[in-house]
Order: sequence, then structure tokens, then C-alpha cells
Amino acid sequence: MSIGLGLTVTLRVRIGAHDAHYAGELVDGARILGLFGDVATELLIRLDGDEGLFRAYEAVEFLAPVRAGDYIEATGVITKVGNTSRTMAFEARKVVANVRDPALSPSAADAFAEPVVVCRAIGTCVVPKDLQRRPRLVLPALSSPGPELVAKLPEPRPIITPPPHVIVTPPESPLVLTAAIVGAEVTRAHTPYLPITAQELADEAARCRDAGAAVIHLHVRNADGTPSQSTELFGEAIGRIREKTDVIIQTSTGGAVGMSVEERLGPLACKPEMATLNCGTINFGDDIFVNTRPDIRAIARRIREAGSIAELECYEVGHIHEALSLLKEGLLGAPLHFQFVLGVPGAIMPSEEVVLFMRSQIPAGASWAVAAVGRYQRPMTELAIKLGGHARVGLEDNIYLEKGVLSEGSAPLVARAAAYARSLGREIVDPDRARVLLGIPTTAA
Ligand code: KMH
Ligand code: ZN
Repeated sequence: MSIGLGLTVTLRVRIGAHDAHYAGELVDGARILGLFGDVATELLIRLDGDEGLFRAYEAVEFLAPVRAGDYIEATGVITKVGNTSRTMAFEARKVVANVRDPALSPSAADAFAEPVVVCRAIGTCVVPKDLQRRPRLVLPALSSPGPELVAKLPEPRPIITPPPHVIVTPPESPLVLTAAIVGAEVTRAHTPYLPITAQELADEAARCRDAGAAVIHLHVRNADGTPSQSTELFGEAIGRIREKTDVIIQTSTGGAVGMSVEERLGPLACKPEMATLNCGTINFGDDIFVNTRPDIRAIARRIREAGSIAELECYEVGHIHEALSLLKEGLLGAPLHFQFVLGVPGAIMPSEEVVLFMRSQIPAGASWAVAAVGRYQRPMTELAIKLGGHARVGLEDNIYLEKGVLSEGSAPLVARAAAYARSLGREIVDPDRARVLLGIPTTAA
């Protein structure tokens, strides 16, 4: 690990009335970015003995309002150290706020039991080589003290907020984001933003690529919107996508509930770079998504014959074990790529424990991602990103950006996942890098 990686500093300030810029005593976002600038400067001084320069913000997310009287704790952590560049993840949290209750005194204020995250960002600073005064690493005086020190503090003990929630992920932890842009079940009655025609699919694939997706999980629809696994429709959609963008196209072999295995295999005639392999039967809402053991093996063979890389869709823990049997039987090649599909009604529900357990069942060297359904999509995506996995978002699994707010296509969901990942210092890979990671021969691209 390079020196400086993980170095963290925190500062806490009261936002004064003179900072309130907008109606309702709201403070503008630039004030918080100013705090991040001070945090970054301290990090650079501790690492390099120089104030350095802030070069760029890659992602900034304002998550909650800041008002006069708030106490803001700003934390920054170094996530990447280059020759002259230092990448940092920042988080600002409100720990105290004025109550603003007309029934109480205007000076009434509360200290929060749990801090509220108001802003996250990632940025890059530069310290030119000739200004770096190494060795100069001075560990932060302001990071949260350990429990031994806290126990020794005199009564009444000062309030010490919990350690920063910024998680340092090693920079060599690239993230592959997949966009499931259409699926087989969602209809235009559910959301008007569902792409249906080949051109709409291509436009949406390109938007998702621009937002950070390296892989498009693809289904196709007939003109009337019903699901199809027709080779011709897949061929048309793939052609249109290829005209617009360089994403990895992962075709479904799951199709829609009730389709025959032969029908489901239609897209493999297009020799896609990737294809899904569903690793077991589940209740799928009120239906049954049938994947018998002979069917799974037949589909695995056909994926291999098409020259495609399988992504292993696991809706239950036992499906992982089935995939491992296929590996033993020589029907799959290592490294395996698992997708934990969580929250299908009738199958395993999403939780951190479930993800950790499923992850514990996959072999070393295998990659894993999480695709969670409905309202679970955002928290499970963020969990997977925090834990070092990959993630899939999109309208196939979830049509809402927020409760009651439809996502205008899959790209906003991809963009939000990407911003979150960047705020944790994870590098979002482009399709070419993802091809290397997933073992996709670049000649097939
Ligand atoms: N539509 C589901 C029944 C896949 O694409 O491989 C199956 C599915 C999985 O969507
Ligand atoms: Zn699918």
C-alpha cells in the first residue's frame, strides 16, 4: 500500500448566519466545498509538507440541506496516491442543528444521535514533485480516538462522533456497472421510460454507457411490447447498439417465464460477448421460473459453443453450489462471474448478511455482483460497491429513482451508482477494461 493511502482528517465548524445565502437560511453548496478544500489542504500538508493545489472534483453529491447554526463535520480520506496527484473522498455530516420551532427559543438547538450526511465528493489534488517534502507523513491529530483513549477522558466526557463513514477501498478495486435496461416483465404501463424498439434500446445503452455502465444486460421486445428471444430482434438491437457505443452486450438466456429452453437460446445465435446462465428454479412472484438441472447444463453448453462468457444468475444460495458443480463438470471455465439476484418475490430477500454469506460461498478469483429488485436496488447496490463487488441497476429490476419518482430510463440509476462509487474512491471501468477483467476475448468485441 502506498504511503498516505487511507490518511484521514476531520474538521468541524459552525455554520454562521453570515453563511446563509438563500431563503430559509440555506447555505450554498460552495461553503461545504470550501470545507473540503481545507480538509484536502491538511491532508496534503500531512502527507507532503505542502498545501498543494486542488485540481478537480470528479463527483459532488449534495444530499441534505445545510442551514445557519448547523455544525458540520467534514472528513477527507486519501484513496489514491500518484506521483504528484492525490485522490480523496470527502464526506460532510451535520452533527448539530438549530431546532427552528416557533414554540421554542430561537437559540434552541439539538445535537444528533446519528449524523446526517449532507455532501459527498471525490476530488484530485496535485503537489508538484519539487514541492513534496518527503518523508513527511504526520498522522492526523483529529481522527476519532480509539476506545482506550475515550475511556481515559475526564467526566463529563466530550462528545465524540463516530468515525467517518468514508470507506477506503483500495484503488486496485475496479467496478463494473451493468445496466439492465429493459427486462421481460416491466411494461409501458408501469413506466413510459421503458425502451422497446432497437433504436430506443441503443439510445438507452449509449446513455447508460455515458453514465458509467460497461455492460448492458439485454432483453428485446416485440413491437407490441411483449418479450421476445428472437434471434432477429436481438440481432437488430445489437447492431443498433454497436453503431452507438462500445458496451459489452450481455444477452439474456432467461427470457420470460414460460418460454421454452430452445426459445430462450435465440440470442446466442448472435454470438454475444456475454450471456446469462440462470442456475436454478425459483418461485418468481406468482409464477415459476423453471431451470431444471438438465436445462442449466444444456444452456451452459450452448453459451460455451457461442463463444460467450456466462454470468451466473443466482437467486438462492444453492444456485451458487450448482454453478460450482458445473465448473467441476467442465461446463464452465474459471474465473466464474456471479450475479446475486436478490429480492425476487418467492426467493431470497436482500440483506447484508445474505450478501456476505453468498460471497463466502464463491471460489477465490471469482467475481461477484449484486442485482436487487425494487426498493432494495439502491441500498444493495451501495452495499455491493462498499464491499468491493460489482453491481447491476436498471429498469428491469427497479423503475423508481426515489419513492414515487420514476427513473427516466436506466441511465439516472447508473449515474447515481457511479457517483456513489466515486465518492468511495472506486474506479468505474470502461467496457475495454471490463473485457479484460471478465476474460472476454477482445477479438469478439
Ligand atoms: N425475466 C426473468 C424470468 C435473465 O435475463 O437471464 C429471467 C431473467 C434472467 O431476466
Ligand atoms: Zn434479465
